[in-house]
Amino acid sequence: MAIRFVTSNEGKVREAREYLADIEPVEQVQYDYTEIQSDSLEEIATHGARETFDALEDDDPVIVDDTGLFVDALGGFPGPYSAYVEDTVGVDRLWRLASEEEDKRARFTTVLAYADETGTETFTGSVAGTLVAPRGEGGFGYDPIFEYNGQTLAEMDTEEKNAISHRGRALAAFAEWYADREA
Ligand code: ITT
Repeated sequence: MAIRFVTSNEGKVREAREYLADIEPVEQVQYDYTEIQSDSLEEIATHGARETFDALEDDDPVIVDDTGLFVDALGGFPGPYSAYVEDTVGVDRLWRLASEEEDKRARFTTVLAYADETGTETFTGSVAGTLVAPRGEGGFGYDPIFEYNGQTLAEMDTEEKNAISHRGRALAAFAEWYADREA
């Protein structure tokens, strides 16, 4: 049995493997599920996980991770559109936009949706921090501009990031549920 992580993002897979190492192997699967237009990460992830599980016709469960960066002073932008904003304007320009605001608070939220033949479950994790000028070489995406406790997420290794991050917290909730279920 393996958990199939449906994503094109290797950073997400690295973090999930580190976290789930003692529980189940994590296999990266690329499947172009429909990313529905929605303000809800939960709806997007649930729909993606269900569609992929049904389409692949395999017994192994799947997980989909939908993540957003929500900047307080920008009304939660880019939120569910974070991937589009990274691909179009990029991380440095989002920082420049936020740097003009006095309030630099932001939050990352991850919704992990799990699907198997019995149904779908979701697990959410969030972390609150502050936006800063880019620092650090690790992580991926918006990590260099997101500071938590004096360090950007890009200045942490995978284990340190997982211990405090949105994805780490969602993975923790998932791991607990999964272990109970297997027992
Ligand atoms: P998949 O949909 O294939 O999983 P993606 O990178 O497009 O990959 P998302 O839509 O969930 O996934 O990503 C939203 C954006 O947020 C995207 O630009 C990511 O690079 C970024 N992101 C996601 N998780 C992050 C993290 O832990 N740290 C920093 N940026 C992150």
